[in-house]
Amino acid sequence: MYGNDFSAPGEAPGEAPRPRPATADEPVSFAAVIADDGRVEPRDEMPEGYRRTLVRQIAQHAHSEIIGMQPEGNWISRAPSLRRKAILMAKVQDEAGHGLYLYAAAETLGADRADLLDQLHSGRQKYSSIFNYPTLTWADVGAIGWLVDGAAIVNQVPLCRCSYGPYARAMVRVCKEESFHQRQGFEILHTLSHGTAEQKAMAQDAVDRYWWPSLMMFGPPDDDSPNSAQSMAWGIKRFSNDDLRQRFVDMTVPQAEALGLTLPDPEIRWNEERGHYDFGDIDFTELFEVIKGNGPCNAQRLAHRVKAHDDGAWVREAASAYAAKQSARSEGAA
Ligand code: BYC
Repeated sequence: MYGNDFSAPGEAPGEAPRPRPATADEPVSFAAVIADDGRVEPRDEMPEGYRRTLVRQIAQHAHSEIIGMQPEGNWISRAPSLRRKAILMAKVQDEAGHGLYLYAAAETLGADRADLLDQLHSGRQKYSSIFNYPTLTWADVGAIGWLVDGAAIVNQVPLCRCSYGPYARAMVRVCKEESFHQRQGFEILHTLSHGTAEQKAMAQDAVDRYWWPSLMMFGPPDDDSPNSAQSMAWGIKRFSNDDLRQRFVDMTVPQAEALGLTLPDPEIRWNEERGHYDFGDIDFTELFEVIKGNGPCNAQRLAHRVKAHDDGAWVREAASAYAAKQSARSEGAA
């Protein structure tokens, strides 16, 4: 529907990436697996830098999923109908599930989940910039589903082919769920944009505010992305930040036309020669400010997250006590 093809460029089945030669600091078997486009599994030997890069990216990704529950969670009690409320609750719950798969994937690399959460809570690990923007109206829930989940899918479909097996496998299910999320956002905006003049204006306002931050989700431009080259050589990232951003613009422009909404960039136009849409310059100083903690909602998001964690301490304690009792019982029986 409306060009909703989430396969990323070069995603044709069977296409193998270019072989990469072994280097002195990579164990031969690891280099061979990577060169062969195979999967690295938890017990395989891997360079420390590869492990560290994966823990960094997977942890940030997990943190984004659980912090990402907040902007939309803000509208669960105010959704305009019972149907909308049920759908939104299911979506927000899916994001918690994505966080769980991802923390579990990080644990296969030897990371400790409590330590990762501690790093999030103390600001030592990042989460996606996009969740530091407020959700001011119901239409923002539509814009997040359409644009934010749409951007997430474009970024994450290639991660289904990530060289690290547990991360790649987690992404398959996540992407299926994100597809549903993107459709529900599109449908909310479609309903609003075909409703009253006020509803249409609300939808347009949400798109105006979320468009540029959605483009920033893909990260800094390629020539200012310190991690990309190594992550691509290791088969963690399959495409560069700019390539994925372009792919997102190409997918989204026809969808905006179908919605009857305008993207807030007068420079968007089809470039016949490139076979892509041109678009205006992104203000990356805004991205770097938000990443540094100076976005509109950074403090609020982290404070809410820390409070939820503290309030849930009794659940974790009860679960640990129950698990200890069960294992003592089964040891006793044995
Ligand atoms: N926000 O060298 P670069 C979702 C950081 S959740 C914050 O290009 P890399 C959803 C970057 O970490 C979607 N920080 O880095 C959930 C790095 O800092 P460090 C989340 C950013 O890793 C709920 C530095 O800038 N998706 O969809 O090669 C509801 C330099 O960047 C951002 C993922 O996490 C940013 N936007 O590439 C609805 C996908 N961009 O770590 C929806 C997995 C960059 O060196 N992650 N930084 O201190 C990735 O694909 C990659 O990590 C990125 C960045 C493309 C994000």
